[in-house]
Amino acid sequence: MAKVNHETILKTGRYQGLSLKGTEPELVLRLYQFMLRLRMCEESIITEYHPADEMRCPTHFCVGQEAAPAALSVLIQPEDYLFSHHRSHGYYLAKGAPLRALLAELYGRDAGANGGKAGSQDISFSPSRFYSGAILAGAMGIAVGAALGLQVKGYPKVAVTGFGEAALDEGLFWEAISFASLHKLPLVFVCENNRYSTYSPLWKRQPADNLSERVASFKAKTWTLFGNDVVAVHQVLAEAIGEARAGRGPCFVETFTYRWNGHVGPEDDDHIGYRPPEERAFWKANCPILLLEEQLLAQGWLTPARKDAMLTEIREELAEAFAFAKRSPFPSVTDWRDLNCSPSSPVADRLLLDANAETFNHDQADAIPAPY
Ligand SMILES: Cc1ncc(C[n+]2csc(CCOP(=O)(O)OP(=O)(O)O)c2C)c(N)n1
Ligand SMILES: [Mg+2]
Repeated sequence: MAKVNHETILKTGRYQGLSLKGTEPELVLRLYQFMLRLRMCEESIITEYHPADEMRCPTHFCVGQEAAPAALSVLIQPEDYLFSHHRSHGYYLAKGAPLRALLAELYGRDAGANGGKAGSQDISFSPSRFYSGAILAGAMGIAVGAALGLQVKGYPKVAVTGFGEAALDEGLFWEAISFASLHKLPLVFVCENNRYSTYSPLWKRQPADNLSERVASFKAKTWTLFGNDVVAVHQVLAEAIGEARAGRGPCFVETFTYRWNGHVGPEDDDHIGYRPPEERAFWKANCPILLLEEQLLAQGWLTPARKDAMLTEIREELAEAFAFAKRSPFPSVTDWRDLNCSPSSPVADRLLLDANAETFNHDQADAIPAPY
């Protein structure tokens, strides 16, 4: 395949390139297990979403896009940072954050990762150094700061930021890559190019389909690849993370993939007609789990019995986590100040409390004591 992009990929028919040559069975089975767990987690949330309507937050599903999170799950270390966009569940699980807290968060419960107040697209889990955000490219700006912090402290750690290709419609992306490249920050940009921003294809938003070429002009290392070959995605991300960890500056990896669901929620939005049926069929036929599973079975590294055992284990884990989420109490806080005021940020608290005062000081330059 000469130039990899959505157009050329669609012309290739069924993907034949996934190869297990030179890979370790244990590692590849971990990738497979992760993708299976993520897929089943998303499918269970979809099943539980309607008609129960107990999860009340907007939720963006990543069915079909399991490969990049799977690869990250085996490459990223506990002290690395991971920042995600709104389609967050794969990245959340990739960083080792707990399933129970994810589901409890979606149900708005106190035991949720953020006490039930962030929901799916803004979920974070600090103990795992995982953060997401609904503002396009917003979390990426914070990832730049985290990478700068790691560099200043001299740690051989990396920050990774995962996002959709529409982040490159935003100015913040170009500021982030420029700053990260100039300062050789240990930052890996993972762009899951699924061709669409909500209902708009890339060709209606950008003059050319050459995102990686443009990024390369900022002197960042770039890779573009078919994103449903999890073995290839793992190989490329291992290289990119290795480069960033060794202090050789930021890397940009563009994986071409596809979301099976509508943009948001479990509802199908294909009646709008923004995605050709042949395109959807192509990507379903090239499911990342299926492509790997075929090779694993052919190689004898996976047997139907082992697959059944994995399915049972994941089903049990999901059933337990859903039961936990549903029986957990709702948060009891009713005063907004208890949510926003923290002893660790006294200046912010004072500003918030000032806002209630009759004589609010609008000249906050005076109100804030000089920090140094
Ligand atoms: C700054 C900003 N502008 C617009 C939006 C509305 N919005 C939410 S998701 C989305 C599309 C995102 O597409 P992409 O980044 O490619 O990720 P995908 O949904 O395809 O995974 C848009 C435009 C937003 N959240 N933030
Ligand atoms: Mg997209």
